[in-house]
Amino acid sequence: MRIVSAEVVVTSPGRNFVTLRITTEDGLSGLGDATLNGRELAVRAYLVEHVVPLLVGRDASAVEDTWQYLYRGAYWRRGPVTMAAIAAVDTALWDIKAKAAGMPLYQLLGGACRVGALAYGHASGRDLPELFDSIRAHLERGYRAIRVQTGVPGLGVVYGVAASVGGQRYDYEPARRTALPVEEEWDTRAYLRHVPGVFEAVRAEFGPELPLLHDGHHRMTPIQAAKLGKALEPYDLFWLEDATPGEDQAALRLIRQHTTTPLAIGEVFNSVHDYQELITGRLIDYVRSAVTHTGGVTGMRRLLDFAGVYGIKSGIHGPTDISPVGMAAALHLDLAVHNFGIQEHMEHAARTLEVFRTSFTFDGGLLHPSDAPGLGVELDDEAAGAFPYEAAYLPVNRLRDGTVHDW
Ligand code: KDG
Ligand code: MG
Repeated sequence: MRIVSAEVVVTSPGRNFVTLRITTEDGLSGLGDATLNGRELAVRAYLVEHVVPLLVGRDASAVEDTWQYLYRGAYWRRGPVTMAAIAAVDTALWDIKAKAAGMPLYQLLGGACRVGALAYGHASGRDLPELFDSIRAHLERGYRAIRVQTGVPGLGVVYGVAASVGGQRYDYEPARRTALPVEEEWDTRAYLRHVPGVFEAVRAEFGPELPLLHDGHHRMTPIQAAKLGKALEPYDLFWLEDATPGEDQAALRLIRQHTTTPLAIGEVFNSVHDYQELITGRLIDYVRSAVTHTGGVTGMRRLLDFAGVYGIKSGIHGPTDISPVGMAAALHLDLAVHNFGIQEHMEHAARTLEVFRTSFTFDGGLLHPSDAPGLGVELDDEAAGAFPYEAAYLPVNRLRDGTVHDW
């Protein structure tokens, strides 16, 4: 099964996506997601200039060997651009292998451990009435677990709060199509004063059963995060995500010593090594990496198996900047690994789904990748061509005195 071509498609049906398509001599083709929000063209260049020339002529069935060839063979290791490029190749090769076998990918990964993947949806509101409407709308759509993000009094735009809520489809996309990144203002003390009251109100309105999640989005110091984790204990969160910037792995030990609120981290990580201290020290409860940014199905499986040894579960990253191809790859892993925790789910825009023809389903709060051979996603080139790339940046955060802060 020799590879005869590999092409990179950049398209922007509502937001930018980078997709790799690999085709074999017997006419099979596979897709991989290489989208890196706000830095899309860097991954495109890495693939086009340095990876595609290495692929043509290689054996498409040698998935692990190709992974090692691109990882070890480049000498320069890790980093989001490299690992997104490797992820795209790896995912496309798994797609081809599963198509060749005539099986959905999860069967090649060992078969299903569950009937579907519990998904959490993103509810948000600038204030409590908007938030409650958004939670109700998600419950009506079938979600059985809800992420809760709100505005903070005195602050303008806050991470995770949709521009329009209240029965409307949630369509929060932080990257804006502006020449320079939009700047947002941040005040951690105001946030810390506000958030426990939000969860108290949500529990009072929606009861004790509903799993609730919250994303701190890397903005607290370890001691601030410890304080928030403690303050949220009465509201029984499913997890507190990205309490601190994750590259300081030891910081999680301090948080852990102070609170029993479960901790999730890792959406900006790109390798199992980024988690070494976190996992072996049992400092977290969920790993948040994306298949798209962690070396694909092979990289993610390695990470989840390592985490599973320490009783740590999955919470694979799944916002709209993970393309339907990356999302499908996540769903096959969700079904196949024993230590599944939960799957993030933000519905893609209708335009995105015109370009990416998906087969995965959402029913009764559970996602299923479908039984189509391979990943179960196809790319419509004509539709993709109608949406050319548009430069977009994630926002930059500043404190009230102008200091740049983690966004
Ligand atoms: O591109 C940035 C987004 O992927 C990120 O802000 C989303 O934090 C996020 C989440 O938990 O989905
Ligand atoms: Mg997050």
